[in-house]
Amino acid sequence: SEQQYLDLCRKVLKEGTSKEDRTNTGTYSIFGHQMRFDLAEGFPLLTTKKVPFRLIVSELLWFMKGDTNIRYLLQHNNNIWNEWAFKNWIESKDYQGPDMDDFGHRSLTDPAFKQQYDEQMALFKKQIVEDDQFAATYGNLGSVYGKQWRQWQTSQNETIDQFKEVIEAIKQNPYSRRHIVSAWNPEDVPTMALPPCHTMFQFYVADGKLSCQLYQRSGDIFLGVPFNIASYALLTLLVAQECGLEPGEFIHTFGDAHIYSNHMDQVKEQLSREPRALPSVHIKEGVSLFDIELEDITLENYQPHPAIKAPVAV
Ligand code: THF
Repeated sequence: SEQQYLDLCRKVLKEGTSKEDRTNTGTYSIFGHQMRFDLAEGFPLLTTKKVPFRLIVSELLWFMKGDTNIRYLLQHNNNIWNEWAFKNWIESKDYQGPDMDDFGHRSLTDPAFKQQYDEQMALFKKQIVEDDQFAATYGNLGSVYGKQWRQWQTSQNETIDQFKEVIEAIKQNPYSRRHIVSAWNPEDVPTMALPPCHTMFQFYVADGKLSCQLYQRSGDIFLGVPFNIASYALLTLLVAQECGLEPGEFIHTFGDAHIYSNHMDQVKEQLSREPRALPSVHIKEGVSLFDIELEDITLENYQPHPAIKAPVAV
């Protein structure tokens, strides 16, 4: 239940080691942790802050389609991957606007810069949506989740649809111990803007129930993890429905679990709140997993505390 997430926050505040990180923001971090969510208890979307469920659904459908271009996300008002595409754009030879180096930090400390950044980002988004050629070049994040799940490139120049194969395998041979999808492709890692945080996941079938375990090498506890829990819980519900199984547990295993130093006040505010009853998710019946659309997934009885804003580390 939600308590497990709040316990993780408390543990990191209490035991976390102060640690420099790639984004130069600074984190408090622990290594190795596990949470278990019984999906029969309700859908694990946090109630101690409002988590935007529509963004989680559109991101997951984007992965499941094998799409790696932020255009689909923008068409669904989802901005959570913009910074990574924008970074490729401003570092390219085609970008002629004002200097945007280190925009993540500068936009937090320099209001004049923030205004320029917002303008450039707005122009970028508009061009991604309106200009096919531009979108093909600068909207594409490369070998991120969608690519590895659906079109893993082999040395023989073939592609492997891991996601489709795993669903087929769950149907044909449910008790197999090999229901794995890996996003970690060592050959691609050096050239990726952001190597996958959700390194791999495994399904498990017992007693007519489907469980899923995710190994997450790195977790941004305040911003990312609430998304990640809900995303993989939803994935488990979708795959269970597709395979005619009941949802079992979602097990969330971490490598480096960290709270960014500029999220501390937000975490403390959240910890002061009392969890409420979990919502539930309804998935339209009779639709194949591969044809499912945003409207087919509905969230019911979600009454969270208000959202808590925080800057994302880039
Ligand atoms: N990088 C970092 N530093 N943290 C992450 O969580 C993260 N992700 C993805 C890729 N890189 C990452 C992107 N996922 C938000 C949520 C998930 C993200 C990125 C950003 C976010 O800002 N959420 C806000 C709401 C945003 C909105 O309403 O538009 C929130 O309050 O939850 C790990 O998957």
